[in-house]
Amino acid sequence: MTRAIEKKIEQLREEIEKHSYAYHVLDDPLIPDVEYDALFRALQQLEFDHPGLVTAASPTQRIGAKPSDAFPPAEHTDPMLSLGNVFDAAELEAFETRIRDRLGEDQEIEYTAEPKIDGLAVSLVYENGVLVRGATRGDGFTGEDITENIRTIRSVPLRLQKHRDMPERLEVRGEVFMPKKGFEEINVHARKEGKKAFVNPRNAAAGALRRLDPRETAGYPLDAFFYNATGIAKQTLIRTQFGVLQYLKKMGFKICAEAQQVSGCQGCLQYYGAILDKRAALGYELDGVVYKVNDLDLQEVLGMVSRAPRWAVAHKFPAQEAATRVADIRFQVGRTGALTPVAKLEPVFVGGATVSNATLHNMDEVNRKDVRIGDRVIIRRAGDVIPEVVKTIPDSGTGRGDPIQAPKRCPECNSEVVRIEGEALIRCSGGLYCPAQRKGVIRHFASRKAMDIEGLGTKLVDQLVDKGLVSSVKDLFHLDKEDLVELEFMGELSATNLLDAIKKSKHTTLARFIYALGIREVGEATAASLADQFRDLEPLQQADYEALQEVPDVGPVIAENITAFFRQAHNREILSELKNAGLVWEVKPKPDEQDNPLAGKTFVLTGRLEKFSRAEAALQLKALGAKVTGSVSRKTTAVIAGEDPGSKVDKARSLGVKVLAEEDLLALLQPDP
Ligand code: I6G
Repeated sequence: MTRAIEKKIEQLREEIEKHSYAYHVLDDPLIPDVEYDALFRALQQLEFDHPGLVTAASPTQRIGAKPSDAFPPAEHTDPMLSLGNVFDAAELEAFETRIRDRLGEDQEIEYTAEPKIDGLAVSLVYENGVLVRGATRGDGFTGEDITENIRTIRSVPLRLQKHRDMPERLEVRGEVFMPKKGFEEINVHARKEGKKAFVNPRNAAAGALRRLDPRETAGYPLDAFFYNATGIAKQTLIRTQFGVLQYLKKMGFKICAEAQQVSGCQGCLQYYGAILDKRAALGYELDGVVYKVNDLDLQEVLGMVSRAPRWAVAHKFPAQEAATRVADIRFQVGRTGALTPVAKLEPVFVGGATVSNATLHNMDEVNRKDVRIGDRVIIRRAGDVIPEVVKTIPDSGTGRGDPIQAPKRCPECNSEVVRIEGEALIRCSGGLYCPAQRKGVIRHFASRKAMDIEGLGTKLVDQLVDKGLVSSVKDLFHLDKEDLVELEFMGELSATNLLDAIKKSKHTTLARFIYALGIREVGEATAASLADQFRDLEPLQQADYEALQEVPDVGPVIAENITAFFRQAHNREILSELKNAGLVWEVKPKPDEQDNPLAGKTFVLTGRLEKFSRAEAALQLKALGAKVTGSVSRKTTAVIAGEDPGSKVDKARSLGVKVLAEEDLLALLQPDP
C-alpha cells in the first residue's frame, strides 16, 4: 500500500516538475493552469495524508520554512570571483592582447558573450540532484546561507533533471534578478499605498532575497539565470563555456537566451552593440555584457589574477546613474490634473544623454527622500523611462533649501489643489479651465496612437493654447493658414503640412477616436475593445455602468470613468462639434454570430509567435468573431502565449484563465471542416 502511494507521489512530483520547468524556465506551458493546479492539489493531499513521505525537494515545499533570526555563513569551496571591466574598444583590445601574449596565440580567440544581468550573484549546491544550499557571494570566500529564500524562486529547480552527466555534487553560479515588469508593478503598488518604492530592480532583488521570512521573499517576482557549473569540465566531455550553458539548460536551469559564441574583438563589439540596441526591449536590467574565453582548457591555462579570472571580462554599458545638483523643484500639471514634482537639474550626461529634469513622482516620495533645492542628488535614467531622482547625497553641503511643501494652488491656473483620499497624488481642481490640462488633453488627442496628427508636438500645442487659438480639441479643425504662420518656427510649408495632417486625421477609426478622448484609464487596448463591442460612438455614450462591464478589460473603475466622461455637458458638446467638423469613422455592423465560430470569445496574445506577428494573429482571430484585448481579466477566454510571454501568463494563471500555445492558436484559426 505505502509503496503504491510512494510511487504515486513520485509520479506526481515528476509530472509537476516537468510542467513547472516548461512554465517557469522554458516559458512554454504544456497544460492549462487548471490542470496544473489539480496535479498540485492532488500531491498536497497525498502528502497531507502521509506526512512521513514529504521531502524538502517536493514542489509543495518551496515556501515551507519559518522565518529565521539571521542568515548563517556559507563558505564557498571555490571562491566566487569578481570580474575585471573594460569600457571601450581599446580596453577590450588590450584585454585580448594580454590573453594572446599569455597563450602565445596569434589566431582569433573564440568567446561566449552573455549579458551581464544587474542582479545578485548566487551559488547553488546540489547533492545527488537535490538543492541543498543557496548562498550569496559575500566577500567571495564566505557568503550568507539563503537556501530557504532561493527555494521560493520558481525557475530554480529543487531537483535536477535526470541526466547521465549529473555529478554527485554540482555547484552552479548565476544571477538572481527582478524582471523590469515585476519591479515596475511592485513600485506602482508601493507608491499607491504610500510605501517606499525600490530604487532599481537590483536593490529590489537584493531586498527581496534578504528577507528573513521566506514567505515574504516568495511574494516578490524573482527570477534567475545561471552561467557556470564549477569544475564540470573535469567530470564531463564539456569543453566550452557555451557547452556549459547548454549543460545547465539540460539540467533544468534557466539560461539567458541572448548568450552567443563570437570571434575576436570584432565579434565582441558587434555583440555589445546589438545588446545595447536591444537593451530597452529586454525584460531585465543589465549593466553590460561579459566575454569569456570559450575553450575551458584555455581558461584553465589563463587562470586568475587577484581574484578575477584572466579569461573573462565585463564590458560595461554607459552609466545610468549620475550625481548632480537640484537647481529648482517645480510642479508639472498633467492632462488629468495630477501635479508631479519635477527636479530641475544642473545638466548631467547619463546613460548616453544629457538630463536636466528628473521626476520625483509624488509628494510622498519628496518627503521620504527629503529632496530640497540645492541638494546633490543621484539621478537615474533607464532606457526610455523618464529620469528619476534616486536619492539625496547626505551632507549635500550648505545652501540646502527648506523642505518642499505641496502647493495649495495650481501653479498653472491658481485653482485649488486637492488630495484624493487613498491616492498619493495631488490634483489641480481646475479641469479644462487649467491651460496645462488643456494642453495635455490636446497633446494626447493629436498623439500617434490617437488621432495621429503629424507635426502637432508639445511646443506647437503650447503656442496654440497660449495664443488663444485653440482651447479645446475641436478648435484644431477650424485653424487656418493665417493663424498658423503667425506662430514661431512656422513657415508657409509647415503650416500647409499641418493643416493637411489635421484634415487627414478626420478619417479615423472608432478605436483611435475613443482612445484620443483621453478618458481616464482607457488605454489603446480598452478603446479597441469598446469600439469592437459598441461599433459606434452613440451606443457607447448611451451604455450604462453594467453594459460597459460586459466589455473585456472594463471593470467598475473604468466603467465609472467612462460614464462620468459622457455625463459632462462640455464633453458631449465637444463630441458633437467634432462630428460637425467632419470627423468620421467606419461603422461596422455587428458580425453574424453563425459565421463567427469564435464569437463571444476573448483572447489575449503575448510573447513572440513563430508563424505570424501578434497583429496578424489578432486580425485572424477577429475575422472569426473573437475579441482580442491587451490585458488579462476573468472575462478572458484564454491567453495565447508565444516565446518570452512575460507577466500576462502569470496573471492568467492567478485568475485561472487558460493558457494556450501557438499550436492551439493554429487549431482555432483552422477549425475542423
Ligand atoms: O558577476 C558576473 C556576472 C555574469 C560574473 C559572470 C557573469 O557571466 C555571465 N561570470 C563570471 C565568471 C564571474 N562573474 C566571476
